[in-house]
Amino acid sequence: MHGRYYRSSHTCKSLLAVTVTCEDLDFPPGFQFGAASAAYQVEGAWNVSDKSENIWDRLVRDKPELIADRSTGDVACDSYHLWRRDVEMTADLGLHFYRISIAWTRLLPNGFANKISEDGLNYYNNVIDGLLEKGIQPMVTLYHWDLPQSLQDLGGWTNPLIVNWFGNYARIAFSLFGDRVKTWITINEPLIMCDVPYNTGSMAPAIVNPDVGAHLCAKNVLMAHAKAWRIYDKEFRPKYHGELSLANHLIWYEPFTPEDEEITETAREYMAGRYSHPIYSKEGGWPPVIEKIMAENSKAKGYSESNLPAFTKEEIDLVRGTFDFYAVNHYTSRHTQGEEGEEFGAFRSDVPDVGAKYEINPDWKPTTSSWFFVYPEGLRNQIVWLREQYGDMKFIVTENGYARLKGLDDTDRIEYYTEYLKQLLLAMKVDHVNVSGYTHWSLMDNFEWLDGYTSKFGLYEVNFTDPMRERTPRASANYYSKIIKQRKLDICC
Ligand code: PNW
Repeated sequence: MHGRYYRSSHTCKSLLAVTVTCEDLDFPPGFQFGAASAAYQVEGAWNVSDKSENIWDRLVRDKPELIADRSTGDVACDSYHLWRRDVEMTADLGLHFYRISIAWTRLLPNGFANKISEDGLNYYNNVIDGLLEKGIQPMVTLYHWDLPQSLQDLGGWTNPLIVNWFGNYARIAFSLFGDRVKTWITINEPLIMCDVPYNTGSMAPAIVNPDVGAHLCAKNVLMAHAKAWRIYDKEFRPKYHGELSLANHLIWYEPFTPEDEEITETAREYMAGRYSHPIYSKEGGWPPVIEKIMAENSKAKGYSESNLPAFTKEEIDLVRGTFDFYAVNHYTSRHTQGEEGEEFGAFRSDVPDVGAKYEINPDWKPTTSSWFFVYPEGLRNQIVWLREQYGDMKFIVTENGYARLKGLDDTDRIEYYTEYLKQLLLAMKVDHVNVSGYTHWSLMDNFEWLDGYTSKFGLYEVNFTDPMRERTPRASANYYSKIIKQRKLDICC
């Protein structure tokens, strides 16, 4: 059975072919380690002060059955009140940076730029200043899926006006925090915020409209990202000298058999290319193969134009080149086969339009998240593929982590990130990819979207039955802090 799986040329030099010495396990000077969280998943305080409702506040009320334990992020880790403890944890770990996100409706309760919340502003100033006082750099995501409900009511990410709405929000965030925040992620994971909600109805705004909705969202997200990057570039970069990118969720695809190379490459273009080619390629715009397939599919379905909204020449130029690094969120992989196949996991399919089937290799260990199987080589292969596609640039792993049940003795998590970090070192040292940082998802257990509180991703365990939400370091937290301190993977050598 396992022999049926074929390793593509993109698997590069196999790990087995490389003798890993202690020196190989060193991280180069300047390599930065961090951990991540996101506003809706940790902050709680969902209706405190003048914060208004966002699409996740709405979803967990309207459709509680979508969440495994019917829980909400109403209180979550209560980081809104307990941020001092969070800062202390980042310092105890010795992190170089902590990735947080801003809740749009906490800062701008109307969604629009006409009102800044004083309490919201104070909260983010406190967190940012608290981190800096301990010597930890804040990395700030502007949008981690918590769209103001008021903007959703106007069409949300399917309305092209969101490009300006997001640009205006970004400008305010840059002007308020840009003096202290030097690394920004504009938008987190277009694949999960456009394809999953509009294909499956399972994540907010849970509107099923795969033919049109998902693709409108995709284009507007890319345009909104570009708008924010250009605003920063023109108005803020000269004085603040920061760096921005968009974070992509990348599922690595390997061909099932040698005959499946072509369909696999098309699937990569659909999943990774759609959200990368417009920004990082020399020519810009959608990947040509996807444009072609989408035009054919739309015609076959009786539409009068392609469901993949075209970019004008001006739009192609606006989006192209709007990056300072490539932000990689990577967890898992699939084998790809050239036939219409089963729908898998939380996705109706990650790639419904290209006619590919996805398989899990039985050797890949499952986790407590239905979509997530462990395959460390996927990280290296994915990053090398991106470099081959778009050329040399700086990469930062902005998310990588492991889902399990509760418990402090999480040696499986240690094994997970050690193996993925080994693959990252191979990408850096053997394939010479410029990777400058690694971010562990997550600093602490939190509201894991559809899994509620059933999947634990934290370096710190959080007691969600304790009103004080006590946080306790796991074995993986201690090990991570040793890696950071010694700047090498095998802390024994
Ligand atoms: C990412 N899927 O989400 C997010 O950026 C985080 O907020 C999240 O907690 C983390 O990964 C772990 O899940 C994903 O269904 C959520 O494939 C769901 C999927 C992928 C990524």
